[in-house]
Amino acid sequence: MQVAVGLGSNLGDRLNLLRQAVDQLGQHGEILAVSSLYRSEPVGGPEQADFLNAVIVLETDLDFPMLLGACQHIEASADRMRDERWGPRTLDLDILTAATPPYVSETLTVPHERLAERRFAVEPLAEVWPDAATGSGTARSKLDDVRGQSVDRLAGPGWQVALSKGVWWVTAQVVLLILVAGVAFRYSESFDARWIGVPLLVGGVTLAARAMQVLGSSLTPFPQPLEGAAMISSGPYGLVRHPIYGGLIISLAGLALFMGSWIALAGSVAVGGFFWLKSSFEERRLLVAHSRYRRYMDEVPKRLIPFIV
Ligand code: A4P
Ligand code: MG
Repeated sequence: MQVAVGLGSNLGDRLNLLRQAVDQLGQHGEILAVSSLYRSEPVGGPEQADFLNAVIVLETDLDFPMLLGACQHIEASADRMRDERWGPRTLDLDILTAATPPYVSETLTVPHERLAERRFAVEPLAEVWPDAATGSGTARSKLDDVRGQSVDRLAGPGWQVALSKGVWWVTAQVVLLILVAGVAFRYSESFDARWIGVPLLVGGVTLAARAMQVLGSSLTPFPQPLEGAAMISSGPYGLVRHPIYGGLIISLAGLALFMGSWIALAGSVAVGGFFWLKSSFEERRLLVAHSRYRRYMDEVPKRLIPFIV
């Protein structure tokens, strides 16, 4: 039979727990589809961290009781504790729906009783199996009812394979920074804005340097946090979420003004656009790595330059 299994995690190394669960479910049949990876605010239960959620479609020879047993076995292998209903969990596997008539027993109800009310289940399900039954309609037809719930798509269906390191981002970054600095030195023009260029240059360098110091060994040039890196919201990270990039943009603009180069000033705007893009990729990784990153984004709304953007 064809079934959809919902995966959720809000404790521990969430991404890897979901990856392992996909692999383990694959041992019980053929995986027909894996949805994108979503971040969702917890529904029900105590105050707890955000979830990562996804849905897979599995073709399996197991019957429902055996499949529930397999799911619970996989949950146990992820050290799932059951102290509290709807409490934080390393891994939750729910049998969402199947291409069979509804099934009800003492321990299992398919379609899952709360499926249709939950965007974190309906949205990934609608992506991989739009016509799947939810108990009161199809996954696609239920989407509009749950739009109000906070769920974001973080990564496309390739998420269960390792994310790329993005070496080209770093190369582009270094080339761009050198280019704009080079232009500032080479093409000085007639205007003189030293008085504003110097404080900008000093301020930008200070911001970037201080941010690097606070980040310490967690610093990575890639748009992806290091394994186990702590989340930081102190010092310059309380002002903007990407103070190193912000500091570099400000200092390049300061340098351009100091040297009196319009063309380098335009270059620093281009650098701003580049870091805007790079940081938005990075934030998607950070949302995967840190269950509280979404809240941090709300607390610190400016991304690059203090008080401005
Ligand atoms: N059970 C009955 N039907 C099913 C089914 N279709 N699939 C029974 C799986 N299990 C089913 O589940 C309790 C019992 O439900 C099982 O023993 C099984 O016999 P559990 O996993 O031990 O405990 P639980 O998950 O805390 O309870 P429950 O009621 O299943 O909770 P839900 O509905 O699974 O909700 N918020 C976000 N954003 N993302 C989430 O993934 N998950 C939950 C859990 C709550 N809030 C969430 C998320
Ligand atoms: Mg459950």
